[in-house]
Amino acid sequence: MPMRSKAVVLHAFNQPLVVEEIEVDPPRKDEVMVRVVNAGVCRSELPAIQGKRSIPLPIVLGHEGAGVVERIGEDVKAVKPGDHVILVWRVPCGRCPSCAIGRPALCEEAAKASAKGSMPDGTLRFSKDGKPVYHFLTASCFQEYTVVHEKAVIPIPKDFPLHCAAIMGCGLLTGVGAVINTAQVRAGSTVAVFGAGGVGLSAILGARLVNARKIIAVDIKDSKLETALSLGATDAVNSAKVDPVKAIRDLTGGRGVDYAFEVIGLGKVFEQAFESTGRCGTTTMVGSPPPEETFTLSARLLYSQERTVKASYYGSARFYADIPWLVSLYQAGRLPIDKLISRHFPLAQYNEALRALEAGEVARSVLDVTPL
Ligand code: PAD
Ligand code: ZN
Repeated sequence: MPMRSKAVVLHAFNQPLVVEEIEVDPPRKDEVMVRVVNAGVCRSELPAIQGKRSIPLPIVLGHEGAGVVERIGEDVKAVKPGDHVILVWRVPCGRCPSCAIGRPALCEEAAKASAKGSMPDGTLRFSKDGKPVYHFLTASCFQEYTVVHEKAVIPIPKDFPLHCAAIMGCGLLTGVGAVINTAQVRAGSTVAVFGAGGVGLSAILGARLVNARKIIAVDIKDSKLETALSLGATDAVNSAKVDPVKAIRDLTGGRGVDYAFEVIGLGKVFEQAFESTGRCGTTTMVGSPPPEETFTLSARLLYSQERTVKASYYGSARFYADIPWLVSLYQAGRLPIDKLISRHFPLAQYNEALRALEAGEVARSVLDVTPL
């Protein structure tokens, strides 16, 4: 019997989302039905809503969330009903060339399923009045009950707060992963993070975890910079008021930082990030740029100072190692995830949560989907 599930559905690009009931089929043999308790509101939903990402419609949005296992298929071994889980939005096949070399976030089969808006096997579990409804990033967690492959859930202890867990599957993992997995920031080094939203603040938490000596937050909103300072940034630069490249040079004795992160998705800001690094500096793109975005860098500086330019997709994550590690850091009091969450919205107020994100009023907000 299908389950009825209240869901945030995108029917047409650039239109407000509709909150309505859909039907969710039971999980097949290697799948899990999750009752979603909380879901995080990440900026990566925006390009999808604006039609800048090729996705089929109608589609249930949501790609970071956490909840309770409701039902499992007969072959599922990783979890059982009642387990608390974090969702991840890539289901690594384990065998493609990217998975084979230890880069599951870049799984080629998972990328195909996301583009199709389906489960990894190409089929759908959602419908409305007999018509297909598609899956967003194979997670679709802006709804009461979702069905995902068992590889998309990672069990967590039952005393772990689910609103914190909800933002771990994308924003936190991406930001911390960019610092630790991708750039591999060294202890004692200097770091600048451009964009202090949900992902950038997570990068700041990552830089603090590895004992960076200086962590400079750059944003155009003072409120974001205040949050960054409260989470461990040592300095804050408002790039709407001052030239961030000069400010960063001044803060580092003229040398520039060892590591810079662009966490907005803008070519111009990537240029600023590159210019703010020093000799042997590494600049990492974390923000998700639109397809037409470009940037121009000095070839001479890249060459003569042996600088490095990198990108971090989904924090270069190794999900089944990184999520349990982040969970244990939170439990040890070393990862204050709760301070990242500035507001809760009921599921029905998703449009308002999105407006608050676009207006820069929130660090990260979470949707309260079903009560625990
Ligand atoms: P957010 O809206 O919470 O944060 C963006 C921040 O950038 C805000 O604080 C803005 O004030 C600030 N900002 C905007 N323009 C400028 C500017 N010109 N200079 C300095 N600061 C500025 O978004 P988010 O943290 O949820 O996401 C950030 C980006 O990361 C976005 O592009 C998203 O799509 C991307 C992302 N990438 C991955 C990945 O796999 N690499 C995963 C998740 C999110
Ligand atoms: Zn995201």
